[in-house]
Amino acid sequence: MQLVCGQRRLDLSLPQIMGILNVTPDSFSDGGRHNALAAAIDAAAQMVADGASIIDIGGESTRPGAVDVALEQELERTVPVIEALNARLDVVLSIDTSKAAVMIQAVAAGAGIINDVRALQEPGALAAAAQTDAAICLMHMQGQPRTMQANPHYQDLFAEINQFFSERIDACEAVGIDRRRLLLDPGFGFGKTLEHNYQLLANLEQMRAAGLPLLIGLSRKTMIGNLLNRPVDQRLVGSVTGALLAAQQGAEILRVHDVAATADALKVWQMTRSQCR
Ligand code: 7PM
Repeated sequence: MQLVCGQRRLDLSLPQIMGILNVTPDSFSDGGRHNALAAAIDAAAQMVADGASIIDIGGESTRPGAVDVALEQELERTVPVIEALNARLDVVLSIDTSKAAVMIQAVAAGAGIINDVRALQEPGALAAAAQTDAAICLMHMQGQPRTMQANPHYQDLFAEINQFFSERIDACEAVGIDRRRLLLDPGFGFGKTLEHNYQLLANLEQMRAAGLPLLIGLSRKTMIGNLLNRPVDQRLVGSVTGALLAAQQGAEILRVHDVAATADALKVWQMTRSQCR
């Protein structure tokens, strides 16, 4: 159960923690650009020390209502960080992007995973991913970031998500991407109501039709905040609980902000599980 991520390998027989590193200007904005790079490196190193085996680097805000980030800006934000982390840390680096040019340059700089919330549907993205040796996360989203939360609707939530996965897997294989490089993600909060999100979280095995590893991202999301009536800085317990529930259902990769807390929860779960009789 190894996932090939460029030059590095990931063992998926145990759940792996993907730490979120936002490199949008609002994330490390105090001080100048050099400062921002140093702060990003420190944050990533801390997440690795805390138990992350993957760092997901995002330079484009994919939040609902977000405006598109220009290509040059996204490259400037992400590529230097990937180069710096690749030189300093023994960890798999993931690039959170939908843009073909960012995929190519990020992988050249050392990224081993392409994490695309648009599942390689942007112009050139399929071909770009195909010419790399990175693993690829195909995430489901209904609609577009700006409007997807307006009125999410499904006839059959699981059938539609699995149909989407099947089409994107076929598209990947058609351009020569081996399916063993692929990860699937139901896309919590991306065109889903609170009920949709919890139906998905309760039934992750329903997303196993393709037999591919699952990546789950619910850290600090509205599905936690609205259920608990908590602002974003008070969603730790809800987020860790959700991550643990996903791990218990076999989710291979957990995309989280709070690496240390998630690692603690996983350790308690794994120790308990190892004593099952
Ligand atoms: C504001 C709201 C900022 C939401 C950022 C977000 C996922 C992802 C994101 C996910 C994968 C967040 C999202 N979410 N990639 N990128 N899966 N694969 O909460 O769920 O981080 S952006």
